Amino acid sequence: MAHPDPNDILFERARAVIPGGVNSPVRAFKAVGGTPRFIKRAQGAYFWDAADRRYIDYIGSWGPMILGHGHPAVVEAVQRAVLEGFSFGAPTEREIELAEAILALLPSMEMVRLVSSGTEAAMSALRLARGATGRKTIIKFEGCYHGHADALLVKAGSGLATFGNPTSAGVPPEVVQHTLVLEYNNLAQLEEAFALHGNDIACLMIEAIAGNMNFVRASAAFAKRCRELCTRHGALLVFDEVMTGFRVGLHGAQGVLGVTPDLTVLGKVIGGGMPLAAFGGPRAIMEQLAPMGPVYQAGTLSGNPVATACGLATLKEISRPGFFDALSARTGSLVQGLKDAAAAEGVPFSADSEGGMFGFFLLDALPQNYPSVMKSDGARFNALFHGLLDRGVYIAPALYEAGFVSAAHGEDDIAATVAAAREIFRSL
Ligand code: HOZ
Repeated sequence: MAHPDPNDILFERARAVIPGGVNSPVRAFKAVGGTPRFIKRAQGAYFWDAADRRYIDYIGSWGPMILGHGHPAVVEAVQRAVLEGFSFGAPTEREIELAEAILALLPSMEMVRLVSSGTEAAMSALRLARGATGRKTIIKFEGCYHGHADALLVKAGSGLATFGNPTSAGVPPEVVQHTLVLEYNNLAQLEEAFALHGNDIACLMIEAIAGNMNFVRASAAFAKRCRELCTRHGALLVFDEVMTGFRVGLHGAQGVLGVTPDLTVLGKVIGGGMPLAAFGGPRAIMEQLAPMGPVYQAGTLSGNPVATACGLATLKEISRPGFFDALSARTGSLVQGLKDAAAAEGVPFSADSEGGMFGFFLLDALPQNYPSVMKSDGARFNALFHGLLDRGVYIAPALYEAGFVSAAHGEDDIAATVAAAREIFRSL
């Protein structure tokens, strides 16, 4: 009799005590089917599951692991910090160092507040925008995800400038009645929303390179117009750079697009794999926060000394000259390899990347918004996902997620991934 897979055993145990067996839904493999892999350890570009199977890791903890797993300088910094103490609930010099390092790389920010998760950072930025402007209405875009704070959990609303309906039970419609949901990259809708509601809009929040509907860029014209309209109407432009910050380039999506937001939301890479996130912007706005101003925001573990050590060490490594050139080239070679493999096997395929972030679609052309992303073939994606998993390549277990390459991924990993994908393309 075959031995049961240790991942199956763990999944059964997990489901008995944790809803769905996971602590974040996208880990559950619900979209693709099958048993989630329970990870035992990781090193460099790889992790190993409960059955000791090795995978080339293209999720990198959903973005943070830009150096790969267990980078020696980061491990050393964390070990040193742990010996000094886990958490004090009082300020530390390391928080200032991390704040200074972030501000040096993102000139749109004059001050920053450290928090523990991207959701917390986005939620706090939203409150700050409302507090600073004295307005209620916010604009978000279909397919952009800004964490799971109530006011931002609004999905579709296709059709012009519709006020959204909540996409989660437990979010009263009243809570999202001021959230205006527009189509990504749709200039006409954007113009009309500001024409109709301009005086009420506190902020426009956007992933300027969206990573939660796979990988979709805002066009340069669209990003620029978001900036112009916010400025003209006294609304704040908020870039959610939780995924893109220090990931698509050293200066984030704002650096890539050359657009300066008022507020920036950060997470993932700035914590290097530890729970750390941030939001920041001009001094006059940030000083609206407690204890200086009337907008309340707080956190017991905010600016945690171990997390800040991890984040600082990570930022130091990625700031080295040539880091992003090498990472972009490696990610580019993955994307090109996959495109070539799909073309050779006659599979409709499009892909894009920036820095160490990439996305691909089983579609002829890159989608520009959520409805076109939705045209992707889910069944074929699932076949590709499981085919890759069986061959030791781990991509996100959902069609709507971006992928991540780290500095630890070598040309041999890319070649193995492309070869595996080509075999699967042949059978699609
Ligand atoms: N941004 C990721 C999801 N699109 C976060 C991962 C998670 O939700 O667990």
